[in-house]
Amino acid sequence: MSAVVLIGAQWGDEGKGKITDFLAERADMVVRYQGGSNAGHTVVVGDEEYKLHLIPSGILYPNTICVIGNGVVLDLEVMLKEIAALNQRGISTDHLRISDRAQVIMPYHRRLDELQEEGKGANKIGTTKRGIGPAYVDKASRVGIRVIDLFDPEVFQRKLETNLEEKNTLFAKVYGVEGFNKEEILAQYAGFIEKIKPYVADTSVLVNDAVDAGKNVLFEGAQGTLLDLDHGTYPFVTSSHPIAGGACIGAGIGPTKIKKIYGVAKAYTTRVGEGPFPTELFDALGEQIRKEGCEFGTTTGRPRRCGWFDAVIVRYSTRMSGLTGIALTKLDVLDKLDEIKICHGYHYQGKVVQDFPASLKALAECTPIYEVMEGWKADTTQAKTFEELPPKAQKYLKRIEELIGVKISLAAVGPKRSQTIVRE
Ligand code: 2SA
Ligand code: GDP
Ligand code: MG
Repeated sequence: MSAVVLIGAQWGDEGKGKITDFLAERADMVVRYQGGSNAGHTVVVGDEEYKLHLIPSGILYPNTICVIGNGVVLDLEVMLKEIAALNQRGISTDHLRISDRAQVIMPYHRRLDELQEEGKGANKIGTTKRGIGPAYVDKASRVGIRVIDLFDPEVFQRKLETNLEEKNTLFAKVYGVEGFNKEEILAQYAGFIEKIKPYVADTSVLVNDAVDAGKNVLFEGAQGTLLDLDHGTYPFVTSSHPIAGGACIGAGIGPTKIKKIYGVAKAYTTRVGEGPFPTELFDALGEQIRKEGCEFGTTTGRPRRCGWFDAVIVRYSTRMSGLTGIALTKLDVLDKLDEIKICHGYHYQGKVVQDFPASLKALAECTPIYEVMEGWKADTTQAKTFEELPPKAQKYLKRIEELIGVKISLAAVGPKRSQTIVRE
């Protein structure tokens, strides 16, 4: 395996948690490189379901070092709750490491996220309100608080003071709400700091040492390509870089060290939050897919918008991340359908468009060009090999491969580890 990056090739929730967990069996290290507690990665082991937000999806393997890289925005309260919940279920977190350079989400970031969303009214982004955007704003503004700062009381207090001066003015003057008290935050964080101490490390050193020693290192993307700050459907995006390039910045590793890049895509498409979505289904079929696929937000419980597979999007992801293989998930969700559509291009102002447009106005006006395939109308959930899949399901996968130009190396036919077909 060596150094492998795994990214979401659509709008997130493609099943990255499940695929990471599957690959983590052979991984010595799993690294999260962007995002924060907005992520919701579901891993099912036997009858147990784990919903992970911040902790890498390799945590269930006791010998796999799990790293939260510098590119992550870290909500200490959420992370400590997640650690406690895992420990309570008998899962050790001794193999967790947190970057000393990661930015910390503070209570005022969460509050600002809520207020900014409310203030936008109909123009809201549909964020998870976990403080992600405001924390990355502070990072870019160079006023953020990093994990390392927490361990120097003088630096932490000074940075907190400067931030509270600015933020409390904003809360009072712009939003007319109460601000935050420095002493209360310091008291609360004193407890957090003590608890996270054993996990903190210079994780770039750990990651590079592991790669250089020939260990298997898996970089786990959160969200998806179309939520990338630069390459997604801006402004309806998250504030980090889920694409493969983000792994280098967010983990502190050079691009020459990455050997393979997998894109995880669903056999259809979903999106949570606002923004255009060309193949969205507004009818009973969309509802049926949502129900069969249990398409509700892992972090917020929001219903996910559902639509047909869009090859324009996954081709775009292939280009953005230089994908070397696809993991196609949730094939089983389509088992009962009479016919299945694949979008391979858009009609826009009388022309055929093959490349994902930059303008959201244009995207909203794009109508998908579909080809229709016969449904296989059979249970795929027990298939262990590609050959055991119904011939019409095999045809569906092969057609997707043709349209994207990348091999489907893994196919998932259910949420469990065992429901994964390897094609390499
Ligand atoms: P944010 O909170 O600032 O990152 O929101 C900005 C946009 O990014 C989307 N986003 C997501 N989309 C899919 N899944 C995500 N994680 C959770 C899940 C979401 C949930 O696994 O289901 O539980 O609702 C995720 N996180 C952020 C978000 O919808 C905005 O469009
Ligand atoms: P992530 O954010 O990309 O990790 O995806 P989520 O965990 O938010 O959402 C994917 C959901 O689909 C989870 O509930 C998984 O357990 C589930 N899942 C993953 N792969 C499959 C599959 O092949 N079939 C079915 N039916 N469910 C799957
Ligand atoms: Mg998710």
